[in-house]
Amino acid sequence: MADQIQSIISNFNVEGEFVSAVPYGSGHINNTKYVVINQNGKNKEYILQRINKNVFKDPAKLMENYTSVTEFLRKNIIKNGGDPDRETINVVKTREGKNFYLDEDGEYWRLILFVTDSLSFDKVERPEQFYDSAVAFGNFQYLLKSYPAETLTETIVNFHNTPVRFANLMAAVDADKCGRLSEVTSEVEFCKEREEFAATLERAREAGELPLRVTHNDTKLNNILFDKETGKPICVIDLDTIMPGYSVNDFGDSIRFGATTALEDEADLTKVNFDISLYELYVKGFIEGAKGGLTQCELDLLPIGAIMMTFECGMRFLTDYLEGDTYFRTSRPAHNLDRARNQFKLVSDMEKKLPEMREIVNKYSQI
Ligand code: ADP
Ligand code: GN1
Ligand code: MG
Repeated sequence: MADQIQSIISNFNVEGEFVSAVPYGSGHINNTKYVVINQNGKNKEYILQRINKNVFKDPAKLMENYTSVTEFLRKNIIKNGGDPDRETINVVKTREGKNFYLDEDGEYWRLILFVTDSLSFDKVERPEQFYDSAVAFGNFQYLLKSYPAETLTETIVNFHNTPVRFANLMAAVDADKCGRLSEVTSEVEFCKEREEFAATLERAREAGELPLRVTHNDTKLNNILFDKETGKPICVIDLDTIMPGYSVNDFGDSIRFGATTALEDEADLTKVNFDISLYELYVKGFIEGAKGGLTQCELDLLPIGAIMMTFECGMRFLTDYLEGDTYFRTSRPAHNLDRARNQFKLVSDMEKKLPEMREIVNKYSQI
């Protein structure tokens, strides 16, 4: 592997001697490596990623979004007196001046600066950390408020269109390509009962009530880097899915992943519960971070966004299970099924607590 990585790196505009490359992080999509290069006696860290072509159909266009958004953020960070090498992703160009390298096998690679002394978390370790992540994601959206949305390519069409995700699940059910349907009939029933709910946000959008914004679309906790020393968020990462979307989905995806008592793939459902106190902290932080930028309709729909993202993600895991685990990275046979069941357990919990979830939003909207 090291030889292959070394040869890929040699196409990027970096000087120095290759030291090492190891798999890194727990993302489900890209192939991520932590790379060290010795430059004049000093080790410099990078992240090398092979962009997942199965997921992202046009990596070159994706990299245009990615570079342009990060350059926009960089300017804003400098204007606000921040550290642009740590507070946003920095893309290293190839020797030909491109923002990705295309190898002989048709694979797309990008090299970015490793954010020094940083860590990401798959689970909330301290409640305050979740609050801080909410401020960071809310603020991220705020920073992109003036970004020209029409210049962005939709890197995954209908990414958070929940009715389309429902239709995809039904197609997978009909095809039952791997003969797994009989194992998941109650989960499929669970989804069918919520078919109408799935269209809630699309209906609000069509009625002109819910605005389209530039959103991150993959706001799980491990897509924020925290400072090893201070424990504070430094940088929002995983910018592959930045495109027009709903703020309530950015809110909701964070709740789905973080306001729970277990990891996303915990198979023992007795351990999986919606944590309303973490939800409350996130509501507070997200509203603060958005600095008054959310409309009344968006505020009203925040709890629905949380249920929607959890439901949608569960359907996506279930669809992938039925289709033979071709989308999300898995490390055990029923991994996607465990993930789907986990998400549906959270959906049921949130549905029961919806009145409380709404009260909490009201409490922080009035301040
Ligand atoms: P995926 O789409 O597969 O989730 P990510 O871009 O989120 O890929 O990267 C996977 C993991 O790699 C992240 O969760 C984080 O831990 C780590 N990571 C990614 N980019 C950086 C970076 N620039 N500096 C430090 N760590 C990073
Ligand atoms: C994927 O790339 P990563 O691991 O941060 C997925 C998200 C899902 C998430 C579930 C491009 O996120 O949409 O919510 O897994 N990203 C893509 O953990 O599909
Ligand atoms: Mg990620």
